Amino acid sequence: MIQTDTIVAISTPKGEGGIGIVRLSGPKALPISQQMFRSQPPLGQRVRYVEYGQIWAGGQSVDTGVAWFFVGPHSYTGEDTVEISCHGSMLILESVVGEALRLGATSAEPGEFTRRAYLNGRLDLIEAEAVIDLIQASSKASLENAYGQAGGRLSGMVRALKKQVVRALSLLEIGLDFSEEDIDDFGRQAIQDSLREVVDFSSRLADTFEGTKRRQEGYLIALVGRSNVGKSTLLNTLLGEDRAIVTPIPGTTRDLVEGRTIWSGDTVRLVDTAGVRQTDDPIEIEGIKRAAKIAQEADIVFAIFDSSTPWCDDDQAVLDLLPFEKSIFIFNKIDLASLFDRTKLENRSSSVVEISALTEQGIDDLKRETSHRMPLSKDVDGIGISRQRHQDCLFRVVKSTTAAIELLVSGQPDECVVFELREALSSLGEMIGEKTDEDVLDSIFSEFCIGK
Ligand SMILES: Nc1nc2c(ncn2[C@@H]2O[C@H](COP(=O)(O)OP(=O)(O)O)[C@@H](O)[C@H]2O)c(=O)[nH]1
Ligand SMILES: [Mg+2]
Repeated sequence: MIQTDTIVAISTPKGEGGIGIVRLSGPKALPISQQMFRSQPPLGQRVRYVEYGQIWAGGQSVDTGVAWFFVGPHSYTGEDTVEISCHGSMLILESVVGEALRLGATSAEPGEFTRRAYLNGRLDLIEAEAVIDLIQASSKASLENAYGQAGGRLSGMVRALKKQVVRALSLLEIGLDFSEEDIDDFGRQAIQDSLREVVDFSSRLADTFEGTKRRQEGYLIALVGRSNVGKSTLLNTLLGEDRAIVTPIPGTTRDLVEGRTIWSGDTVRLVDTAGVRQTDDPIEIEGIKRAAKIAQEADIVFAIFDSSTPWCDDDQAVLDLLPFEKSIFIFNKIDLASLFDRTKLENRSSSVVEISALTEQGIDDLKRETSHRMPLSKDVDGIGISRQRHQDCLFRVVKSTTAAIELLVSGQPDECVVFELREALSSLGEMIGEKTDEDVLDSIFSEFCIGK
């Protein structure tokens, strides 16, 4: 499946002002670049050497820069590749790309460099997908996970599972081919045990998906309470910016207002909500409905009460919609005299924090308590799967392998067991991309940006 065209793209789209890199890959990468980049010795005489020279476009020298050449298959894409590094002005970068196009290159599609790397066997599909995760990681933990996957750790696990299934399959198939060498009970038991390990490992890996996804998207924290307790003030304080409108008028916040921030390496999404209260205003009623819904979806709920006012019916209404197990009770406005009857909340939540969103007293305690309460993400030896596609494949592995075990246990013909195990094998193969449809690849690589 060798590509005959040479692609070009700016590889650092945010390079404006800094360094910009134009990347060419394909059979004509070197001859095209040699016409655009003039150095002594000329580009290509030395492989993996950085040459300094002039960059030519449209019949004139547009910049000086450096360029290097990788000879295929020892390059990222597996093809001949040239990278030209120049000043990061969009004008320069675009004129360099324009010149390459004029000389016969074609514009790279999003993710096409990585796609070619995959097609040329430089990366398997899991490793290629991890490149997207690396680029998009929103927390330290996601970055480490993506790095582990890009380095082949998840692929290694999948290959080990494949090996285990292949071993069971070959034992059964020998039995089928030479019926006089039928496997004894001891052998059957060993096959079952090994397949049980496959089921156990695959389902543990599949279970990591929710946690990894949450870590990537950020933990969702909903700020819920009756009106005027200081939800919007707290949101602004936590974000360090004036995101939500704050006024002493009840009913100011009517829709959800979201902001993102990073707390000790984790991305959190804070969502401010409409104050819960008795009202006839249809917009506010809808806002309160949304508040109740987001409280259910959130990983953590900040249930906010005003310690400077007495307990009221609206506070009770808030209590009625709270998922207690994931709520942190917050007494706000402790800079004012306390009038709130705390006994109303006794034994409702294990977490209670006192703060003043206005003076920022207690905010560090709140952040600390929140970190303790973040749901733990499961992982298997430090790896969590980050894609629905992987989870789907693993679920199919669990299903087929479980079916195989049941057939073995109930003494069904080995042909049926073999059929299920081949299914499991093909799902594992699909996961690392041994054989994948063109449209699946299209959808995976379209997530990339151009130049990667
Ligand atoms: N004294 C004091 N006032 C606060 C505090 N937090 C909020 N407020 C005030 O309470 C009023 C309502 O605040 P807001 O954030 O709009 O409440 P929301 O309706 O729950 O979003 C505003 O006048 C705020 O300035 C606090 O910690 N101390
Ligand atoms: Mg508000």
